[in-house]
Amino acid sequence: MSGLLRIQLRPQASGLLRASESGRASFAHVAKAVASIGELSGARMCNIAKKNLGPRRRFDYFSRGIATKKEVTLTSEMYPETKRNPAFKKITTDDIDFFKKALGDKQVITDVEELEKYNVDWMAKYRGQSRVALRPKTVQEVSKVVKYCNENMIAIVPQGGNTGLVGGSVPVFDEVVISVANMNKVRSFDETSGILKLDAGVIMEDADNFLAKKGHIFPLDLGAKGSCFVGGNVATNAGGVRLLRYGSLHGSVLGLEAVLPDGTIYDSMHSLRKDNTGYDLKQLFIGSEGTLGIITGISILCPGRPKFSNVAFLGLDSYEKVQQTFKAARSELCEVLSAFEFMDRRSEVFSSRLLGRAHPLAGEDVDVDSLKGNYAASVPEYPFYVLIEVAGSSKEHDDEKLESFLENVMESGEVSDGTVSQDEAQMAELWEWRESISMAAKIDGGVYKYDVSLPQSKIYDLVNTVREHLTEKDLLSATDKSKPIVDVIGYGHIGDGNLHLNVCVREYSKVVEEALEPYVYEQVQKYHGSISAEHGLGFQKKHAIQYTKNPVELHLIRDMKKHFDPKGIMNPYKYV
Ligand code: FAD
Ligand code: 2HG
Ligand code: ZN
Repeated sequence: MSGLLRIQLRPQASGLLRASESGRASFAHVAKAVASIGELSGARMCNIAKKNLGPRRRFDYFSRGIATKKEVTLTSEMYPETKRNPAFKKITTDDIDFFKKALGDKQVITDVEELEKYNVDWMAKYRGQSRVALRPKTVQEVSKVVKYCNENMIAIVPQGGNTGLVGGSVPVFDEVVISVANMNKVRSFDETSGILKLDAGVIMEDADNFLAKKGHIFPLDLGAKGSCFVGGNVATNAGGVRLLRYGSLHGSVLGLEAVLPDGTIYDSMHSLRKDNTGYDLKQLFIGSEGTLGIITGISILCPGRPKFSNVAFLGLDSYEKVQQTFKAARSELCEVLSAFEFMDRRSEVFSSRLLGRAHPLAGEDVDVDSLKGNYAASVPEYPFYVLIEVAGSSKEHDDEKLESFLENVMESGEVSDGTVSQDEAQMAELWEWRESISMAAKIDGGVYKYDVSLPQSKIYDLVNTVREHLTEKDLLSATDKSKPIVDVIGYGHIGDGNLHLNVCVREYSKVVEEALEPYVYEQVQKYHGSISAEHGLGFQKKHAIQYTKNPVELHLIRDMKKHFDPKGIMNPYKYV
């Protein structure tokens, strides 16, 4: 990665910056050296972030040739213990005629090929058998078809961008898919309050681009931003990489519009930050994963957009140092800290295989040609990496803070190596080394994803424990293709206490699944963690909710579901 500013502590082979004879130096020394190199190459040390938050590439799982939808086993075959509820009606031509009359022919998808994208999830792990997908354009149209389904006992799966990671967004059997893709307009934006009202089918990145022009930012950001919908974000209560800064959607969503399972339109599109009149009903829909109704509109508070941002990518020697660096970042970077992400080396190896280029911290002595495509060899031996983003309104102030922070963490030995972006393109590239992990983890055939909340000090213990457990069972080998598991990797939003544990496999199999479950959930329960920090329960974790929720909580959840959806038509076979 040419042109990146390199900050390095350890004396290394030629071409890299050396801090001092002893291998320790203040960041100021390094900065001076970097600045002189920067001048030579036409860059300036502080001229890091010219523009704000760079664009991300869209990841399309299937277009990368990693999987084909056809290969995906039917969920009903993979999980034969889940039976179709015979009370649900099978779709007839009369039903199709009704839908066509209500929505117009083109918005009723029955073509088998076309239906594939509604039936198969992003991970290529779950596959339903829906015979019809509906694409209403207005809340009234949604209401009309939902009312009909309720009266006729037809099961429904609400669908957004279909980027969910727990099998919640696709049918299990022949449920009707109702996609909000055609409801994709911004309704209004108040430049004074920052309140945005929009349809549920707006792609998150489009919402953010709209806000960028107004000097505001969408208070949520994640790797799937180019494909996921804001309705899906609310339905999953997505967390993402800036929750640390902007908090959860439970705080920023001010109002909602949704169609309830009987077709009633629930209109609560408020612009109020404060409203203490009775129960805060909208909160029930945030994280409801399509089980209570179809979200059609959102009112959300969007903060002012930082004018400058910058990214540092660091190599560290231990998980303890990751925690210490986070503590230091929180106290020193304080109000400009906008993301703090961690990943283990194994995660970076997977990314290097997907991205097909040398790692940003690869020594300059690494001859890319000699790698012969083996980019994993370019990932330095640091067991952990951290990506830190700062964003604020005064470039000098923010750069100064970042420099002083880097100086301190290098001086104290918490950080061993690092690089800082110099422009928007580099910032986006550094982010890719974090955000591509999710997809890269499946490069060998499949991945079992666990998304857990744990006390911060225990986070990496889980990765080690699970790796040991699978090794003991003789299921894991990076090289022996007769073993089902390739590797166990850990990364995530350390600032939120959220680990993404990915078990990368050669193919999905019951042997691996049984080795993992309930083992992983039991480990999480031991530390009073949550078995889902952000992706939800969906189909994957529908049997495991009791590892986090107690019987009283479970009882209330089930009561609530019965109240909203007595016939159980809304996203059945999922977590409730
Ligand atoms: P879908 O996948 O279509 O649906 C998800 C669930 O919500 C389903 O149960 C569905 O029935 C329901 N649903 C969708 N739309 C509606 C609606 N309008 N009304 C009612 N129910 C609805 N998640 C995070 O929290 N943080 C991350 O950092 C993160 N990163 C990701 C990175 C990648 C590369 C990918 C592929 C996914 C990531 N996710 C992350 C997971 C995912 O939850 C988010 O991508 C997103 O919130 C899902 O939105 P969607 O529109 O794709 O919803
Ligand atoms: C992320 O933070 C997402 O990258 C996806 O939440 C995590 O794929 C995963 O396990
Ligand atoms: Zn995440």
